[in-house]
Amino acid sequence: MAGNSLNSVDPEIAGLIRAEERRQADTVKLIASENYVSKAVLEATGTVLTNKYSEGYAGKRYYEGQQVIDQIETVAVERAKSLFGVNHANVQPYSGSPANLAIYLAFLNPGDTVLGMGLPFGGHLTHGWSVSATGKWFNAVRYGVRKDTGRIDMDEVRSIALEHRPKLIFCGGTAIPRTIDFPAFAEIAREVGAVLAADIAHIAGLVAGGAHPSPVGHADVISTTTHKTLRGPRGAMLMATADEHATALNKAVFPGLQGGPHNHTTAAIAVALHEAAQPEFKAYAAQVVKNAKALAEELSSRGFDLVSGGTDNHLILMDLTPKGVGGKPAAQALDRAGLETNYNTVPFDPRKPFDPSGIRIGTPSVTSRGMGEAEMRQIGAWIDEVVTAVAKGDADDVIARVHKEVSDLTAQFPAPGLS
Ligand code: DSN
Repeated sequence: MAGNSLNSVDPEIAGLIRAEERRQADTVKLIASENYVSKAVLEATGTVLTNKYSEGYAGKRYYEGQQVIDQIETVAVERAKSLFGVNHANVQPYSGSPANLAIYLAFLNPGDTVLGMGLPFGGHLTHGWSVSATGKWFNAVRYGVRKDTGRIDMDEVRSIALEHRPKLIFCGGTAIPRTIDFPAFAEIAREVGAVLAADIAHIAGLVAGGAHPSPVGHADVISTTTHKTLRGPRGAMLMATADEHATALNKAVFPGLQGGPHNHTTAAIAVALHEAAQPEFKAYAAQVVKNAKALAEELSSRGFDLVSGGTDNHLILMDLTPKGVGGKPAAQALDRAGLETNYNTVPFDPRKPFDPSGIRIGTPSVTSRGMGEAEMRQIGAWIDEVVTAVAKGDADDVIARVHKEVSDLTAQFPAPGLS
């Protein structure tokens, strides 16, 4: 049993994994927070490193047998420091939410005030949204975007900060199509004496590749997942420049919140950071943005209402109200056509999060497959055809035809990591 392959031990799960692999290969994946990791990252993830416990940090562990794990974690940390230009990195957080929770544990006491972007405006649950522990255990106040521009109003952020004097301010989020103004957030944080946390989960790959300004030198702490534009395994990192911030973060991650780090993930993060340091990754990051702009232009020219009018980064948020269809039926129809998106609230959305007005789309995955601006224009046309057909209430034929055309396209652009 112990030496047998997945296929022979558990054909049911093996078959489902193969089915998911085929689905990923045949789909135009437009979910802004997803990507395709390389074969090398996948390989590192599925290794014997999963067998090892290693509570603590390199050189100071609570279990023996760390001769190799210490080296792997040190390589990952050094690569993160060098890629992002920071003095300290912690590669142990299990994912983005625990990483952000560690920031609270490091700098706040329960009941202290945090200022973050409201979830319906593009923030993240862990930036103090009401249903999250961060909104229940801390006094969360929120900023949004202006109704007329769809963009963050830094004067509004400043006046909320001056009124509530938060101890922690989050910038960044999950559905922000525009450049984050790190220096402006840093100025406000300094003025009110708050710790500034930049959550760059969505844009980490763009920052690493030089396609978005870096928060380094502005934010006190930086939090990121490793599996979005950064194209690594599912995991997260926390980074800081000042020693006292790094010490507080390390204690918060372990022993504050977590036990043993997931060493197979740490190794895969190291591989992804190595890949992101190569010149090709700069070209990738630049192309992600070019593709998003091309797709945004195509959709705009077809009458789609883009939040903020367009994009500076990898993602596009659209309000489908003028098209006469909700985000959820549109996303479901697009999925049937092989175009994978997620339905999403838009700022000032009168509808509920489980049936909102918008969809969110992004270009990290299609760019990893080597698609360029011409393909983005084609994808924009397909989205328009499907959404228009759904609004008319008769989409089956259009969905079937588009699905066939999507399959023809995906066959020309093999996805990294898939056989
Ligand atoms: N689920 C992530 C996203 O899709 O943006 C955020 O946690």
